[in-house]
Amino acid sequence: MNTAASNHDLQSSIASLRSGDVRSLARAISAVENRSPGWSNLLKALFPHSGRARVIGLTGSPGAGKSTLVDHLARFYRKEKRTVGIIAVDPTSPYTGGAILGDRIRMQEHFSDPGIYIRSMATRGSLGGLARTTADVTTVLDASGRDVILIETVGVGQDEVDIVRLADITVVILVPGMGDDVQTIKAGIMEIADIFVINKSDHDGAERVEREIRGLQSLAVRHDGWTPPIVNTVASQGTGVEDLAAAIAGYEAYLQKENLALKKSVENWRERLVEMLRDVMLEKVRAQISDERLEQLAGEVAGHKRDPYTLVEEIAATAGST
Ligand SMILES: Nc1nc2c(ncn2[C@@H]2O[C@H](COP(=O)(O)OP(=O)(O)OP(=O)(O)O)[C@@H](O)[C@H]2O)c(=O)[nH]1
Ligand SMILES: [Mg+2]
Repeated sequence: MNTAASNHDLQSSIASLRSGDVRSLARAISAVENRSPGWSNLLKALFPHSGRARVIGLTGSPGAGKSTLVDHLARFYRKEKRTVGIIAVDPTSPYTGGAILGDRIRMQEHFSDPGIYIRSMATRGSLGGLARTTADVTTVLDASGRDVILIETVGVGQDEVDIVRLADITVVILVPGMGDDVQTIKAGIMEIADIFVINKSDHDGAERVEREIRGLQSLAVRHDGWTPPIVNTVASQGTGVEDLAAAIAGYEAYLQKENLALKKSVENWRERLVEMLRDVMLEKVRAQISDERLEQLAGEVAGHKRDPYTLVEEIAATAGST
């Protein structure tokens, strides 16, 4: 390919993406998500334009009301004339590459507003991993000039913990009436919550959930000194959404005041850099060993003709040198 021409293409697609053109945005996100040719050049060029958006992660168990809350928050920010990008990470959806049906229908009315851009990802097992792809898609949205990026993810596994780690602010959504709900929440999720939402507060047991959270909070002080507030919502009626937005703004202000935003970002990048390095190194090593060769080596180790420790050392020592 002609490098000068492709560079020109890249510059013009970045210019239209940054002017707010939704189709260029969609195309760029697809390129990054699918790791299409040129994806890394695209990200390299976009990165300097990113870093302005407020990234808010919302996580909680299936059916907790995440999409309903995201929907209301998006409306709230639109009223403030802020543009919104939504990433719905849906690890269980059978509709690959698309939103689950309920989300689709509910969010359809936003499609007429170019100030809200919604993207669903069902990319588990895809190249680069869900967390990394979500991070890259966030960078694209950020560089496109979206003021607020809302990431919805089901809080179950490590991937989801990694995803919320890329957020500036993480909202953990709990619901009453799930027995020992709080106790069963993964410690990791507990640690990452900057704000707790008790949604479905119209159901019995909201006070109990609140007491349990307070109980857990009393056991450990966060290293940044922040005590995550608890917000009660009834998302299906839009109740408490303004309180949630206020809590988010409150934490933003705290981050600014304590000069924590940069610190948090450094922490996130430390993790992400290691992950990116791991991916690149692994790719390099794998490129050196064909599947047949790997099969053969596995056979030799299984047959105890070779020890795996020496083998791995030998492979690692030559990786990337050719
Ligand atoms: N009673 C009540 N129902 C709610 C409330 N919030 C949401 N719901 C309902 O709960 C159901 C699930 O809401 P969603 O917003 O799709 O939940 P979600 O967490 O996005 O679900 P998944 O993405 O499938 O994990 C919907 O039928 C909502 O209408 C609430 O505060 N009270
Ligand atoms: Mg949802």
